[in-house]
Amino acid sequence: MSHPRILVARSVFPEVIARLEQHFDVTSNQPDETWSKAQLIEKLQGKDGAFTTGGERIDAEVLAACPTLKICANMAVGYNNFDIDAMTAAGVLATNTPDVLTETTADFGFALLMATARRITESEHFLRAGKWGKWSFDMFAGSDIHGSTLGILGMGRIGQGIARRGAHGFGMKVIYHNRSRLDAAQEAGCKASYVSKEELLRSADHLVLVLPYSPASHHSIGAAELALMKPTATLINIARGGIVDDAALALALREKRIAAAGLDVFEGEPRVHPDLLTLSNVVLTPHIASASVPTRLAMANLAADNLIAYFRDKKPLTPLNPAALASR
Ligand code: 8YV
Repeated sequence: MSHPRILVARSVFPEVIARLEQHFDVTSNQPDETWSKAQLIEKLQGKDGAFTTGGERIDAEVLAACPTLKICANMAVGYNNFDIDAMTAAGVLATNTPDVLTETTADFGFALLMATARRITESEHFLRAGKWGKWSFDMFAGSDIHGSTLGILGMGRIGQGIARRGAHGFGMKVIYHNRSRLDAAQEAGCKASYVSKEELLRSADHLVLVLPYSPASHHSIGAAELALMKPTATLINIARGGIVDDAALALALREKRIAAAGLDVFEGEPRVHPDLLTLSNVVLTPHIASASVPTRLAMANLAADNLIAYFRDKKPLTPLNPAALASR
């Protein structure tokens, strides 16, 4: 019997390609070419499954043009690149990679918070530029992390990981806002108190964004929300580009209406709003929050496991739209 045909849309660990090759007829993209939508559709012709990353958009147009496709396994926990309703209607299963990246991403959220509040990259640039002539009392004086109020918008697995680090590691007071309130045991586990979005914005010394992107969360932080924040506050975005209005944020940072921001995700990335690039009170990283070697390997293996399990017995590990299974 011939193997199912799989497209791996981006370059991944060679050992994961080798695993997939034990089960599938694999077309890979190890040179990591950037494909247009038309090229993606062409590559998907005759394929039964796809290994995707957050960069490949799977929508009604792609699905209509690729009728043999049965599953798309995303190597990401976020799946705003998938039109889930269209995939379900087409009977195409979607899977993602939750859990395996939670702690690594929470670690990074905290690293970005610390780098931003304590002005680490800004001071390194100063040193490397040969500008360090003498000590001064206020040189790169930032804001404290210990004992401050940590605000979290979006309290899923990663948000709770950041809350635990803040509460237990740094003695922070943790407040959060989320679509739904955590149960009492979860709140106790990360010593977090539920507040309204307005109170979160007004009270946080450091506000971390960890909510999923959808049209409903587009520009959750814009000019009006930034205006409620403390002038001494820092804002950290490790969620998705589009959650923050980057132009409004650049203006608020320029006018020192908030103190600083740490951004790992951007509207229209890999492009970055040009105004952000000119500011010193912002730390910018290229969407690397889950990028530890063990975690990226675990993500790739979970995406591969989903493909293997689907074609073995229709029992994927982390399905997003199990209803799609019923129609195949
Ligand atoms: C991925 C992410 O690296 O998992 C997510 O949602 O944002 C990152 O971990 C990125 O989406 C590429 O797949």
